[in-house]
Parts: sequence; structure tokens; C-alpha cells
Amino acid sequence: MAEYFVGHKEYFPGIGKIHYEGPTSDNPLAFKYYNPDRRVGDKTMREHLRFAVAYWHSFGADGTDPFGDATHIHPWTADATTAMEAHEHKLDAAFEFFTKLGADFYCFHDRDMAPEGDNPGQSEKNLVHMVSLAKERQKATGVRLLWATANLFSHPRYMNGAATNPEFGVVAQAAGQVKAAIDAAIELGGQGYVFWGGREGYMTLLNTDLKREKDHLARFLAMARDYGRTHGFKGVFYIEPKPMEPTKHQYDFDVETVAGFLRAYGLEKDFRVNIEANHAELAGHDFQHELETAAALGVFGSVDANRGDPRNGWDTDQFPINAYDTTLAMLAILRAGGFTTGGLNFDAKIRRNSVDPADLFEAHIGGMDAFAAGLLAAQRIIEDGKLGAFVKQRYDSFDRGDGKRFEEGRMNFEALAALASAPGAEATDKVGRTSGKQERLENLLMRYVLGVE
Ligand code: XLS
Ligand code: CA
Ligand code: CA
Repeated sequence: MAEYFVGHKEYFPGIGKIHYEGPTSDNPLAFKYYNPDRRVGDKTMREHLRFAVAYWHSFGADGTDPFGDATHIHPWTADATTAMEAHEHKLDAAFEFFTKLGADFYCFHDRDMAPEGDNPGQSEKNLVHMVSLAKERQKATGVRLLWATANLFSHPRYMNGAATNPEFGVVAQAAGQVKAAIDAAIELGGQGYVFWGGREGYMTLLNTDLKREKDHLARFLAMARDYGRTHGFKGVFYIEPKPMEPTKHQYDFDVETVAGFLRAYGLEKDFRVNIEANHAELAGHDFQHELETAAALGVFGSVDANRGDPRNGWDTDQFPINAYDTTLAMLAILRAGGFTTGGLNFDAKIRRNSVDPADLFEAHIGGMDAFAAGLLAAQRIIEDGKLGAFVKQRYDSFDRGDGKRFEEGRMNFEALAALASAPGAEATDKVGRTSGKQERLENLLMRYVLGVE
């Protein structure tokens, strides 16, 4: 991967290419576990993990919170005289960062990449210009686009929703933006296109026709899909579940809800889910639960890698560092067959008071190491086979005899009920008293995570 800043202004001076130095390294600007070319099973780490940097958090967000002004003073904004120039410089800073970090992918919203113009035509022109520059930089560096999306939640026109807005005029505005963003994804060879329905939900049912809004959402998604397919988009469309925030209730609540919605409207062939760890937590689920549910329902696609804070229930988008979580996530991902078009996108932001340029690097290094360590532990679990064998054995009564006939649908309900009192049936106070062995399995997991196995 070529370093981009050569021949351009350097926005992260003093920080060079990040290398793997191993677990004993004291260098905060080195990988301890992520060793891109190391083979793990049948692929290298970089092929398994497919890390992406989120353009919005890393190069757009400025530390503003509801209580205070910006704390992150971005040099790429400070040295520009127009909004377009600021976005051009931001692109240079971003590609410098991607290549120094060694991230193979990035993700963006239309409005991260280019500023909104005075009218839809101008906005689209701005985006087309920036996309042509991004294309050159992708070619020069080998960095690829994991997915693009449209920001249908920041502008005041979307305060009542985008595709689910009660005013048709807003739905049309949203379509204009999505069309241009799909065009951008096609132009940049994007492997995916994400719909996150930030304001596709409601604040109160008193003013909402829920059925009509869901129908509109499905209609909008089907039309966007058809547009993409007929214009050469070969990637995967993703829906990103989130239960709430900014709406009180978001229609794409969690993976199970999205899978049901896709089936109800016949969209399951083209759409999969982009699962965010922090959103799983807001929905009251473990990250692992959402990943395994997606795999079970055949909609697993991509991941927004971050973490929340279990004590405050906000979308804090912190960088992932919990090796237990990353181990269980990578186990679910490996069992689902690994990523194809998807990857691990760091939808995460450094804290308001993390104001050193190196903080952005250290945050990503930590997240990449956490997932690399999780990958290694998950591979140990799979290779050792104990956990898999335990689960298989737990269902062993369905692998033979009547259990097998039941599973294969070769038994009616009367026959099933009759087995309860058939000669040789276990006494009712004995049947079902097999230990689930949770504590033993948790102890085993600890050994894998700590690397003893
Ligand atoms: C916000 C979402 C958003 C999507 C992309 O909570 O995570 O950033 O990932 O629009
Ligand atoms: Ca996200
Ligand atoms: Ca989030």
C-alpha cells in the first residue's frame, strides 16, 4: 500500500507507517496483535478482518457535544478558504491516515465527502467532484471503499423522517440524495451500500401512521435497489439496525426485526444487515446475539465495530477493546463463513478531550488489536473443537431415532405426544435433568481468551 501524503501536505507529521511489533512492544504506535500477513486458518489476518475507517467520526466530528463547542481543531479545515477546499484537504488527510495505519477500506456518507450545495443539483455536483478525487486516491494507494451511504438525518428537512416522512416532497429529496450516493458507490467500486434509518421511526404514535410509513420505507428501498441494479451496482445493500436515538423508536429496531421486515416486503434477496455493537447493546442484546441471529436468518453482512457504555444507554461509539466481546464476535463471524463483501468498520470516535493527533491512531490501533486478538482466540476455539463438540453433543438426541424423525418433519404431533408415555420413556422426574455446564464453558472460554489453549 503506497503512502498517500508523498507530494502533498502532510497532516499527521511525525507519525509514520504503523507496524506490527508484537505483544511485548511498548510502542503506543505499533500493533501488538494485528499482523496483517499472518495466516489464521485459511486466510491472512487482513483478509479475515477487512478493517475500515469511518470518514465521519475520524475526519468530520470535532468533539462537539450537547454541552460544549468543538475541541478537535482539524488542520485540514483550518487551512482551507472554501467548504469545497476543506473537503479536498480532508480527503488528503484521510488517505494519509488510511495508508499510515494500514486500513484497507473506508466508509463515508455523502455529506462527509462533499458539502451540501444550495440546491440538489449543486450538492450532486459537489459529490461527483469529490468522488473523482477519491477515485484517484484509491487507485494510487490500493485503499478500497467498503460502503457508502447518504446522510438522511442531519438536515432539518428530515426532522420528521426521510423515506418515512409524512410529506411526499421530503421523500423525493431523500431519493435525490440516495441516487447520487449510489452513483458514488458505483463509481468508487463500493462493496456495499448502507441504509441506516436514523429518523425512519417516530417520536410519538399519536401523529404517526405506522403501517403507511413502513410501506413507504419498503417501497423506497425496493426502488433504490432497482436503480442500483440497473446502473451497475454489484455490491450488497445493507440495513443497519438500531432501536432508537435520534427517534424514540426506529423501524429497523434489531436484526430480527429487520429480517422480518425484509421477508414481509420481499427484499431479502438484495439486503443484508450491517450490525453495530453499540446498537445491539441499545436494543438490549449482546453483540454476539445480533451476529448469530443474522447468521441464523441468512442476512449476515457487515459490522460496525465499536462499543457502548453498559451504564449509560447512549450511542457513545467508543473504540472496541474488550477481548471477550471481540472473541465471541469473531467466533460468530467465522462460523457464519467470514466476511465476503463486508468488513469491520470502526464506527467509533475518540473522546472530546482526546486532542492529540496521535490519539486517532492509537484508538484505531487498539480496535484493530482487539479484533486481531479476538480472531486468534476464536480460531483457537474452533481448532480445539471442545466447545463445538459440547454443543453438538447437547443436541445428540435429535441425531438419531425419533428425535431425528421429529427434526426432519417425519412425525405427527400425536405420535410425538405418545412418546411421552411409551414403554421405555424416561420417568417424568428424570427427563431433562442434564447440566448445561455454563460455568465449565465460561472457564474454558477464559482460557481461550487469555491464550492458554
Ligand atoms: C448512527 C449510525 C450511523 C450509520 C451510518 O448511529 O451508526 O453512523 O452507521 O449512517
Ligand atoms: Ca453505525
Ligand atoms: Ca452508533
